[in-house]
Order: sequence, then C-alpha cells, then structure tokens
Amino acid sequence: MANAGNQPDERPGEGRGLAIEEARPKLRKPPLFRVVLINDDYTPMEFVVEILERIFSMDRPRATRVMLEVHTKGKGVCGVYVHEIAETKVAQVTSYAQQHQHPLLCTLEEM
Ligand code: TYC
Repeated sequence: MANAGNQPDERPGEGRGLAIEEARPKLRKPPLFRVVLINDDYTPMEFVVEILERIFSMDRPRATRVMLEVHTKGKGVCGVYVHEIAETKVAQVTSYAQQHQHPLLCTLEEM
C-alpha cells in the first residue's frame, strides 16, 4: 500500500513553502462611447439646455456651454459611457425630442 492511512495526503503547494497563485485572467476595460449632440436650425436653445440638465445631469451653466458649443461648432459631447448606458441616453434624448416635435439628433461615437 502506498499510503496506509497514517500519513496526510500531499496536496500540491501545501506544506512545503510553495506559493500557488490562482489563475487570474486579465479583464479588458469595456469600450467607451461619446454621446454626441448634433446642431440643427429648429430645436430651441432652451429645449437643448433642458435635455442636457435632465438626461445628462448638467447644471445650467454647463448645459448652456455645451448647447452653445453644439450651436457654434455643429456638434458637441454630452458625456462618455459604456455602450449600454450610451445607447440608453441616445434613446432618451431621441424620444424626448420626438415627444416635443423637435428634430434634435443625438448619436454615439466609439472612442
Ligand atoms: N441651433 C439651434 C437654434 O439656433 C440650437 C441648437 C443647439 C439646436 C444645439 C440643436 O443640438 C442642438 N435654435
């Protein structure tokens, strides 16, 4: 008999000063997406500011700055999120704009 039952079974790495580390597969950071607002000639400035406050939790001075950047440069970033959150923000902006019959466009850009 190899082990008559009077000796503890040997387990790898135990009892002999060997440090065994668990395999730790590397986790990749998820891709990030910019949520971008596009300028148009019809959506009222005040409505865009309200969207930035409501959906992107900006205070009024910041919302006003971002709205004016979109107005003067053609587009502007509302925020950066993982894909699922970014898509939800775009859907919320689009739905809220449609409910108020404004042609406001909002899209995603992978970073
Ligand atoms: N250009 C619009 C106006 O003059 C205002 C506006 C700003 C519209 C930002 C869309 O994403 C936008 N009323």
